Amino acid sequence: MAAVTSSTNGTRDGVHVRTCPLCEAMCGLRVTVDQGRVTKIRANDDDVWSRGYICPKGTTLGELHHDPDRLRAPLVRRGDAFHEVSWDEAFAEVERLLHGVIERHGKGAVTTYIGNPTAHNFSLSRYVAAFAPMSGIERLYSAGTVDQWPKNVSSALLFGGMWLFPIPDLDRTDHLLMLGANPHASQGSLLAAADVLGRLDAIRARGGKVVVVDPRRTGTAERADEWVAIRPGTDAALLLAMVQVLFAEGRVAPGPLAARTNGIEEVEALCRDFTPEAVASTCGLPAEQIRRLARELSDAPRAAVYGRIGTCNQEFGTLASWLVDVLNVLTGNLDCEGGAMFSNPIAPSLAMLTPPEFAGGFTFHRWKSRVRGAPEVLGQVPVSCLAEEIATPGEGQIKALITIAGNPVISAPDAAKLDAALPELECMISLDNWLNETTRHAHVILPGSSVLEQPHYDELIWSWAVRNAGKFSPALFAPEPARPAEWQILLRLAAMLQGQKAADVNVEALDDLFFAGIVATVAADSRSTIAGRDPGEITAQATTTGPLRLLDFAIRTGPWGDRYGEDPEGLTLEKLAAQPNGLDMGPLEPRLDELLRTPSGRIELAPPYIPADVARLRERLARRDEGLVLVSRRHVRSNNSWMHNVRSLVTGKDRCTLLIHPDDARRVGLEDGGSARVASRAGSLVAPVEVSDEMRPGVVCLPHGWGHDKSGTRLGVASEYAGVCNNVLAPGDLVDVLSGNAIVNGIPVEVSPA
Ligand SMILES: Nc1nc2c(c(=O)[nH]1)N[C@H]1C(S)=C(S)[C@@H](COP(=O)(O)OP(=O)(O)OC[C@H]3O[C@@H](n4cnc5c(=O)[nH]c(N)nc54)[C@H](O)[C@@H]3O)O[C@H]1N2
Ligand SMILES: Nc1nc2c(c(=O)[nH]1)N[C@H]1C(S)=C(S)[C@@H](COP(=O)(O)OP(=O)(O)OC[C@H]3O[C@@H](n4cnc5c(=O)[nH]c(N)nc54)[C@H](O)[C@@H]3O)O[C@H]1N2
Ligand code: SF4
Ligand SMILES: [Mo]
Repeated sequence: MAAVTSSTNGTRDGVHVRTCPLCEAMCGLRVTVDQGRVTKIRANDDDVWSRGYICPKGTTLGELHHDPDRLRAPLVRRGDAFHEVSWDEAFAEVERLLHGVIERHGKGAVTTYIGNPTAHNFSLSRYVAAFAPMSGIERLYSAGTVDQWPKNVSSALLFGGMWLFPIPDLDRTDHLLMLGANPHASQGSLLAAADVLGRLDAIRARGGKVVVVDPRRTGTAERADEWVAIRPGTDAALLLAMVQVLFAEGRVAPGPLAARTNGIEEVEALCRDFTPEAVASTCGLPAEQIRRLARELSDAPRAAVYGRIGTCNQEFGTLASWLVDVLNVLTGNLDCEGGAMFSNPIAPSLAMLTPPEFAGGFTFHRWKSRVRGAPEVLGQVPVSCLAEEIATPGEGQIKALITIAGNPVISAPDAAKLDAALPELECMISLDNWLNETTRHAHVILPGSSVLEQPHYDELIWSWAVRNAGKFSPALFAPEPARPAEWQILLRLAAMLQGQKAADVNVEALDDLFFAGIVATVAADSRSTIAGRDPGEITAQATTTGPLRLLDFAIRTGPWGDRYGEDPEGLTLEKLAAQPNGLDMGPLEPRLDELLRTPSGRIELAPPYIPADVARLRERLARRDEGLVLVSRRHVRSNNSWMHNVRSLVTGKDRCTLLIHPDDARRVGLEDGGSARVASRAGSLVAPVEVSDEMRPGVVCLPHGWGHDKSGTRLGVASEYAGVCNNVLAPGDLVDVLSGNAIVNGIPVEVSPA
C-alpha cells in the first residue's frame, strides 16, 4: 500500500499521468514537470476513459498551481489588511472568533456555505459530509440551490434517492432529446463523458437523431439535427404536452417498467388539458413541432431525454426535471440500453446512502427560513436567503459564516445584497485558495492544497458516468509538510464548533470515529456487500486514514471489490492505483431493482408533492409574454467564477458580452460592439453588446461568473478582465416553488443603450 499511503508519486521531473479535476469529463492528462515546474500538459491517449480528449482548461493546471495569487498560507484580517500567519495562529484566531459568536449568540448563529469545487475535490466532498453533522450546524446553504436542487427533489420522489440521476446512454442511443444543456461549453453536467460532442456526432453518424432545446443556438445546437428555440422557463409545458401526445395517440409504452411504476394514470389525468395547441404560444413553438417531437421520441427504438441546468435554474425547474424522467419511463427507455440509465461506479459514492432523517421517505417543509419564511427542501432553503438572514436583526440572526470553496458574492442571486451583508458578520472563515470577491470579507482564510498537491478521485461524479469505471491520481507535488489537508481543516473546525479548543482537537480520533460510523452504517444495510459483517473486523483491515481510507472502503465494498478479504481477486485502492490509465468495467447495465429506494419499492411517477405545481403551470399558460428576458451561459474557457485568473484562458475576444438578437437590438437601438444598460427589479449593469441571431428573439444572454472589479481582492489577471456580474440582476425571491432553486434563467429585464 506504500505508493498510495504516501499519496504522492514524487516531484521528480518527468511526465506524470493524472486526471483533470476541473469538470465532469475527468480527462486523463500527461503533465510534464521540469525543474519542479509544470512545463506542458497534454491529453493522455492511453486513458481508458477519455482516450485522448482534453479541453483548453485542462492544459492550465500548471498555471493554476504556480499562480502567484494562489494562497499558500492562512490569512488573517486586521482592519482592512490581510496578514500571512502560521496555521497555529490562524486556528487560534478562528477559535477566538467562533467561540465568541457561540457564547454571545448560540450555535444557531453559525452557518456554512458550500460551493461547487467541493464536488470535484475528494478531500472536501467526503469531509463536508462529516463536517455538517459533527459541527452541529443545523442550517446550511450551498450552490446546489442555484444548480440541481430540482433534479434532487425529482429523483428523491421518483426513485427514493436524491442523487439517483439517470443519464442518457450516449454511446448506444438512437435518439437524444437534450434540454437546457450545452456540453459544447460545460463538457457535460450530471452526465460524465469525455468528448460529449464527439459522442453526439456518433449518434448522428449511426443514423440517430439529436434534438437540442435551448433559447440560444449554442455550439451544441449547431452540432445537432434540430434546434428547438424554446422560450425560457417553459420546458415543463413543452414536456407535459409531449406526455399528453403519448397518451392521446396510444403511444404510452413503458414495457416491463409498467409493473414497477405507480402513478401512470395520475400522470394521464395531469396532462390531459396540456395539448400542444394549449402550450404552443407559451413555449413559443408551433404545435406541430411539439407533436412531432413526441412522435419521434416514441418511434425511436432507443431514446433518452436529458435535461440540465437550463431546465433547473428556471421558473418550473422541478416540474421540468420530473417530466424528463416521466418521458423516459412512459417511452420504456428508463434503465434500458440506449435509454436513460444508472451508472455502476467502481467506488460507489457514499452520498447514495439515504440520510437517516429520510429513511421513511422524503418529506419537505420541515422548517422555514426566519426572514422570508422560505420552506426547507432537502435540508436547505434558497441561497438567496443568506443575505437577509445576516442583515436582519433578531433572534436567530446569522453572525458567523464558514464558506467552503464557494464564491457566492458572484454566484448567488441578488449578488449585491450579499456583498453588502457579509461585512456585518462578526466572524467569517473561508476555506479557499484565492482572495476573491467573497473571501475578501473573511476574517480568516484557510487555503487548501493546489489540485496538484493532493490525490484525486471523483467520488460523486462517477455516479453519472456513461461507462462503469474509475481512476485514481496520487498527488503530483508533495504538499508542504506543516500544512493540513482540507479534510483535516474541516474536522478541526467541526470540533471547534462543538466547543473544543483548537490546540486540543485530535483530528485522527475524529477521523477514526467518522470512518467507524460509515462502516457501521454500510454493514447494517441489508443490500450492501458487507451486510451483517462485524464493523470492527473491517476497520481493523484499513491501512490508511482520511479520504484514502474512505475511497479504499468504497472500492472494496463496491461491485468489484474484495469485500475485505472475501474475494481476494477483488479490487482495492491499491489495485486501482496500479492502473494510472484507469479501469473500465464496461457499458452501463440495467440496475433499477438494486437502486430503487422509495417506500413502495416502485417508481413513483406521480408523487403527491407534484400536482399542485401543475396547477401553477396551467396558470402560466394564461400569462402573456412581453419584453425581454435574460438567461445565463458558460464558455469552455471559464469555470464558474474562479478561473479568470489564468491568463491563457481570458485573453482574446471579450467573452463577457450581452448577446441579443438583431431584431431586438434594432428595436432598442443597440449596435454590435456598443454598450447596453441592462436593468431588472434587482439591479442594473452595463455590458458590451454582441448582436447575434444565435439568440431566440426576446431573449438576451450574459455569462455567469464574472464581475472581478471589486477592491480588496488578490486576482491580478481576473481584475484586468473584470466583466460584469449577471447575478446583480437576479432577484433573490425568484425561485422554483417546489425546490426553492433560484430562477436565474428567464429574468425580465429592460435593455437600452448605455
Ligand atoms: N446567474 C447564474 N448564476 C449561477 C449559475 C448560472 O448558470 N447562472 N450557475 C450556478 C452553478 S451551477 C454553480 S455550481 C454555482 C457556483 O457557485 P460557487 O461554488 O459559489 O462559485 P465558484 O465560482 O465555483 O467558486 C468556487 C470557489 O472555490 C474556490 N476554490 C477553487 N478550488 C478550490 C479548492 O480546491 N479548494 C478550496 N477550498 N477552494 C477552492 C475558488 O477560489 C472560489 O472561491 O454558481 C451558480 N450561479
Ligand atoms: N467550461 C465550463 N464548464 C463548466 C462550468 C463552467 O462554468 N465552465 N460549470 C460547471 C457547472 S458548476 C455546471 S452546473 C455545469 C452546467 O452545465 P450545462 O447544464 O451544460 O450548462 P450551460 O453550458 O450553462 O448550458 C445551459 C443551457 O441552458 C440554456 N437555457 C437557459 N434557460 C433555459 C430554459 O429555460 N430552457 C432551456 N431548455 N434551456 C435554457 C442556456 O441557453 C444554455 O445554453 O457546467 C459545468 N462545466
Ligand atoms: S473537459 Fe477540460 S476541464 Fe473538463 S476534465 Fe477535460 S480537460 Fe479538464
Ligand atoms: Mo453547477
